[in-house]
Amino acid sequence: MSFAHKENPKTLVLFDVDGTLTPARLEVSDEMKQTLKKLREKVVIGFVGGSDLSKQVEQLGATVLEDFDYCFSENGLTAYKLGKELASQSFIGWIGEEKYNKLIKFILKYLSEIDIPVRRGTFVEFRNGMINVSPVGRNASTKERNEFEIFDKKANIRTKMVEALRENFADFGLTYSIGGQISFDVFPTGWDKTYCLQHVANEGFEEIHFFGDKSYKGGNDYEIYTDERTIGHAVDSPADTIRILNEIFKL
Ligand code: M1P
Repeated sequence: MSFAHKENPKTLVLFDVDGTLTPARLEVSDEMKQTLKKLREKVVIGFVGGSDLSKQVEQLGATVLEDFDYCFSENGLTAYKLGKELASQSFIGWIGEEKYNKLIKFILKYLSEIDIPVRRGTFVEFRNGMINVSPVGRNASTKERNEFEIFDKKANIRTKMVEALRENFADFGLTYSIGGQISFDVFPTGWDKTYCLQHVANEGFEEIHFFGDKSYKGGNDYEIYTDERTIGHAVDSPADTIRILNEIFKL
């Protein structure tokens, strides 16, 4: 599988999805589709998103696997090159049952012993690339979510729990991220967007561009944006992405 027919086959351009190719959680515009089509004639293109492929199909269209040379879902844990699936990875495959068991036993015990006013269901959600831990439970209603968030700002339940996990599982190589209202994510260190770069490491690219809107420290594009293997472009909207693409690649 070669990209020799392109004008610059040794240039790869990767995009974050939400806020970069599409408005947050919405569908791609016709203007963006046309821009990407023109760009693809010149260089190799791909996207790297945190959600799973079904979400990207919703946002980028049913033909997403045909429209991009590389598709990286869940930061590249699921990966496609020219529509063909590459080796995939999972959290459980990486950590193994024994360590996973130790981790979950600690989490469940810890959760059972803390004082919080409301508990619902699904305290640990098992996902392909991570686990998500919620003291109130993922079945909480919107009202219960909002209330937990307010309560946690004072009680620091999640911060304290993450500290305890860091202390007790220091050798597990895990990263903890408190990104939402009621939970935190636990995933292997390095499984941010830079994870996808291993799929293209031996493909002979001379330049890898990355476009992302959350390129600031703490944002989920930060690691790949600042990685020495990429040329980072911080954007503030899909329109900004189009503007910079036109400028750099003379579309
Ligand atoms: O995108 C940020 C977070 O959104 C959700 O968090 P919560 O349910 O706590 O509001 C979760 O999907 C979480 O995994 C994610 O990091």
